[in-house]
Amino acid sequence: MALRALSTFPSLPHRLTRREPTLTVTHRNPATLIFCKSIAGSDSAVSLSERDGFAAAAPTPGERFLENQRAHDAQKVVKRELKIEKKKKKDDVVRKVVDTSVSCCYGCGAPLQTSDVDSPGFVDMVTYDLKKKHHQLRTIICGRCQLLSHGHMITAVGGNGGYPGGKQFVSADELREKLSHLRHEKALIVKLVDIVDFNGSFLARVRDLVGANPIILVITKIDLLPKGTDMNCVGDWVVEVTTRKKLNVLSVHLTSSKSLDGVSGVASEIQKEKKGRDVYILGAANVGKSAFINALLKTMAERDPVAAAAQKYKPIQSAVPGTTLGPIQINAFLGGEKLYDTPGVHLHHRQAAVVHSDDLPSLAPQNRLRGQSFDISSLPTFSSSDPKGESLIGYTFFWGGLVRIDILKALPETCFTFYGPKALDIHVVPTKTANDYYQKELGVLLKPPSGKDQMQDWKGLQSHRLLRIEFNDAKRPASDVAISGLGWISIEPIRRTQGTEPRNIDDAEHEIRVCVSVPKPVEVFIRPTLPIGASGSEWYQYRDLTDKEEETRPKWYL
Ligand SMILES: Nc1nc2c(ncn2[C@@H]2O[C@H](COP(=O)(O)OP(=O)(O)OP(=O)(O)O)[C@@H](O)[C@H]2O)c(=O)[nH]1
Ligand SMILES: [Mg+2]
Repeated sequence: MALRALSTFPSLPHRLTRREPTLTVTHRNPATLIFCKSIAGSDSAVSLSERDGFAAAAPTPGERFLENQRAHDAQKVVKRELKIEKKKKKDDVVRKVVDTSVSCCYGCGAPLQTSDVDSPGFVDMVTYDLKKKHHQLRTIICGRCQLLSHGHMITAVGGNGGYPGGKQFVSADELREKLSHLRHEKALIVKLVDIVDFNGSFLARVRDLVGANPIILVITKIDLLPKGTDMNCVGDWVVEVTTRKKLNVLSVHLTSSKSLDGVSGVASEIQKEKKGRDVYILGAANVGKSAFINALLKTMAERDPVAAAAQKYKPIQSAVPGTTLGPIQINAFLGGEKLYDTPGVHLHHRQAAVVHSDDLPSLAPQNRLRGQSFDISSLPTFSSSDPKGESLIGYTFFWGGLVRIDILKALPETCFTFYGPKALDIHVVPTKTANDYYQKELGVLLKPPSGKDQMQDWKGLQSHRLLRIEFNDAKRPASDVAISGLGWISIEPIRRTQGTEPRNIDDAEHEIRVCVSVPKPVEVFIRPTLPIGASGSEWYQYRDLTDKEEETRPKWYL
């Protein structure tokens, strides 16, 4: 009530004139509460009184000064009250979210419980009581984390790949809510993006979560990029794409938690930028947050005894999205600031949201990606009555049972190269037989979905995206088509063969058209081609930057 009434104050000094005698200022208690009220129907009343010569005498300069002063004082009081109220709200949220009174599993951050063996956070009563007696609850790891650390695949998050006990433990909205306090806190944010699923894991709305806090962007899993990849090109590509997404970042780092490449650079940047603030590791599910924290602690442990000690109870990492279930606080810095592992944000548009939990491991690439290329020369022969065409037009690719791509327009030399998990086979068939083929081979040759249960839940490839890809230069790849949560397909208008120049092509030929079908929520992105492999550095073009861009663009590090 008070807030609404006081919201007119900023304009008060201007309105307190003789021409606008419609405002009354009432000082109830000068120290705390002041009301400013407009009188109903006052406009007509003013003109009437003026016409009839009953208007109040013009205020003296002294009165005006006094009124202005009062208005200013009132404004100050309001601002102070608003500030106190806002701070109180903030403190409440922070207290609620980082509540250390509840003991959690140090592996996944789930609250400890002794009642449900199948749920995350379970620990048997005897162990719990013993640890509690010795004030060692922080050293407990729950049953689910023990299984995960031995390679079992148990997800706790909703969607088809839900918890086998049927419990949808943490929903995407709950995860977002858990992190929402970051907006009101001073923190340093380290945002992780998986290079294999750059668009799908980018978490574009991270600013909603973290407010104005500074962000360090860390690209993970670069060890999975094909052999011969020039990281200068990849670094430039990442900065270019990030700048387009208008995400203000301090710096960009290419890292691998497996080989530890780039991790020491992030460690130095964190030490430089944390300035007394806690550090939060954020990102979509399965981008490698917990693995990165493990790598960070390992790197920092060489110089920092606090980080060395923190390595004893570090978060669990696993191929299952939804490994970490609650914020995990880690004493990682000599300065006393805390490092937080956080639950991954589950994005409904990634393939992991639609496949069964048993199929999740097949989505995670284990080794370096090796593109699988298809052009007209690599097509299998189907039957003598169905000879190879002149190009890939009229053919359909199936990427496991998860993606279907119909080629509608392409050059005779066009080449499609698939980058993604090895476990998914690629099959190519004439489009006219594709529907029957999918029905017959789903779960057999086209996997995932791979078993009876998985097939029962499978809703099919209901979303169809017609993509028109225009290109100017046939010597360079035209675009990547990225499938959220899976990988991408690089499209070359004319396949590069060493030592040969591509032919000149007509204007009408500068276009490729495909129809991509995926499960309904899964997102398909067209993006500039990621420059990978030995050829990446041959065709990649660095953009000329203006002096201003040079200055303001974030720098990237390896
Ligand atoms: N090759 C490779 N694999 C990685 C890297 N970082 C993480 N992984 C793997 O990616 C999977 C997910 O890693 P996690 O650290 O559990 O991911 P997370 O982001 O903490 O996942 P949630 O807790 O579920 O949100 C695991 O199988 C890791 O081994 C990396 O740099 N290189
Ligand atoms: Mg994790």
